[in-house]
Formats: sequence, structure tokens, C-alpha cells
Amino acid sequence: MKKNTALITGASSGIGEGCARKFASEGWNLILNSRSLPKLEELKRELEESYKIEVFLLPFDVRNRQSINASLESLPEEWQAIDVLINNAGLVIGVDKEFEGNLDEWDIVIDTNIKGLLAMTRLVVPGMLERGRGHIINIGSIAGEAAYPGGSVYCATKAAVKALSDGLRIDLVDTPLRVTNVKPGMVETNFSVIRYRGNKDVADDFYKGIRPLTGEDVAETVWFAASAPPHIQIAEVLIMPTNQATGTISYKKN
Ligand code: 8X3
Repeated sequence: MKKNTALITGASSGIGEGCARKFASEGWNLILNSRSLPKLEELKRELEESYKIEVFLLPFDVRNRQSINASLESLPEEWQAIDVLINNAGLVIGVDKEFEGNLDEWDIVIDTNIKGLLAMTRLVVPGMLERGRGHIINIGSIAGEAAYPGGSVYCATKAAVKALSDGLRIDLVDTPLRVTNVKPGMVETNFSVIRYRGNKDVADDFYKGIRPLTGEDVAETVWFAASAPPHIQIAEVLIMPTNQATGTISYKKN
């Protein structure tokens, strides 16, 4: 029997890698994207061996539209039927105030978190519609619920992910396709190290006194949405550590 296929962006670490492991363990074939080919190659080797599935690698930066186009067009015929698109690639750089931050860094955040996600959706959904089958799972964030100190631009991008998810759900309402926005709170991944510009001590301190979620924890929720019966659309899930109550990072317990 033909296996299902998921395309995961930002799959070389964190939530994306967690999703790759989870879907592979459920017997799915995977198209894995990230900017870093060596990490993807290692993951491909491991998952193919452990789970007897097939992995196709598509290294590109979701900010580069030409590269996304060329990569998706290069997909061999047998890899074109994508059942689930997991728009996971995303990042935050810095904790600057809106009137002090670096506009070039914010371009990277906005172009990745919003425009990259939108481009992937724009290019993958038409094929899903033709096949009458598909699920778009966006990795949003608790940060999209309300702005928090030092999070202005990142929070804005995740509010945009909510709007894009809701808008797509409206656009697809008369079709069998489903749209899910998974909104994690504190997840311990490389994400925080980049937020603090590589300062691992500060990043670790961010989680002091709290047991954060892992990429694998979030992947379980993504799988829950993907494996629901076809008439059930898990529209949104907000998931956070037990000792986190709001999205305001300065309110964290420590
Ligand atoms: C990441 C969640 O709370 O660290 O999307 O901003 S938070």
C-alpha cells in the first residue's frame, strides 16, 4: 500500500525534527526541508533505517521564492502527492524594543515566518485541491495571541500565522482539505539560542524553574491533528508547559 507523505519545513531541528521522527514512526514517507543539507542527510539516514520509510530531501531557504519554486518543481512524480504540509520553519532574532531593533534582522524574521509560510502554502495547496486531499498544519505560537516584552515583531509574525491559517480555512471550507494552527508556548530548542543571538547561558536561563516542552511534545499534537478522522478539523491547539500560564515571557515562573 502506498505510504502517506508529509512535507516538513525547518525539519533539521526542534519541532520540525520532532515531527519528522513522529511521522516516520507512524510509517509516513517524508519530504524534509531546511537550509542545512548535512543535518538533513543525517536525519534521512537514521529515519530510513529505523522506520523503513523513504525520505526525500529538499534543502532551500523558505525566504527564497525562486528556490522554493525550483525545488518543488524538481520533485519526482512519485513524491508530488503531498498529504500533509507542516509549515514549521520560523525563528526570532533578539529581544529588542520595536523602536530599537535591527530592521535587517526583522526582515529575516518576517520573510521566514510569514512570507515563507505563505509561499509554501500557495505552491503546495493547488495540488492538494486537485487530488481532493490534504492538510496544512502551521506552527504558530502562543506569541500570536498577544504581544509580550521584547517580542513585538515575532509576536506580529505569529499573529499573521493565525490570520493566514484562519483565512486559508475559510478559503477551503467547501473542500475536503483541513487547516490547523498549532500554537506552542515555551519549547526548548535551538529557537531560544537564536533569540538570544547565540548566548546559550541566557537561553537556558529563560527556562529556569520550568520544564519546557520538547519538539517531540509538540509533534504529538501535530500528529493528533493529522491523524484525526477526515471529518474532524482540529482548527487550533494552544499547548504550553504546566508551569506557563500566559505568553508573556517576563511572567514566567523562576
Ligand atoms: C515560541 C513561544 O513563548 O517562547 O513561539 O515566544 S515563546
